[in-house]
Amino acid sequence: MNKTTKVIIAIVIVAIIALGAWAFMAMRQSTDQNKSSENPTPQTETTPPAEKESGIGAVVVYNEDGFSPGIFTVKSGQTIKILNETDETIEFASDPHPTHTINPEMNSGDIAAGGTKEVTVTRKGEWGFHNHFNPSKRGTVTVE
Ligand SMILES: [Cu+2]
Repeated sequence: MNKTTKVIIAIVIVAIIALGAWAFMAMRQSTDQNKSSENPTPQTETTPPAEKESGIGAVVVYNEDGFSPGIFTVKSGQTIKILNETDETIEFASDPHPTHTINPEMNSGDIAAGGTKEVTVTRKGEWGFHNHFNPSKRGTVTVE
């Protein structure tokens, strides 16, 4: 074996050791990463659950004082539930009185004394409503 061969062998050995050490380090690093993904730190939910655009968006009580709440907001697709707490029939109706044409999907028809009715609203906007049998009692719903 001449001197050059010995040098080459020495370089190859050093290279193998270095490669082995690098591979070991790389493996350890990836194991650490696996560990950390196996035990993730508990995360708080940052994205709120999608708002359901159905179901009852507002409950409106009607008594001698009128609608309560008189001004409220619901989402498109939600239902407005109207409770008639008077002893007279009412009608939840969209403006304008008496044609109720601004948003006919709000027109409930008659609600008997003590009764309830639900209307589902989809058209976005700000809609005035009133009790058709007593148009001075009124309110505004925003559908968004
Ligand atoms: Cu009316």
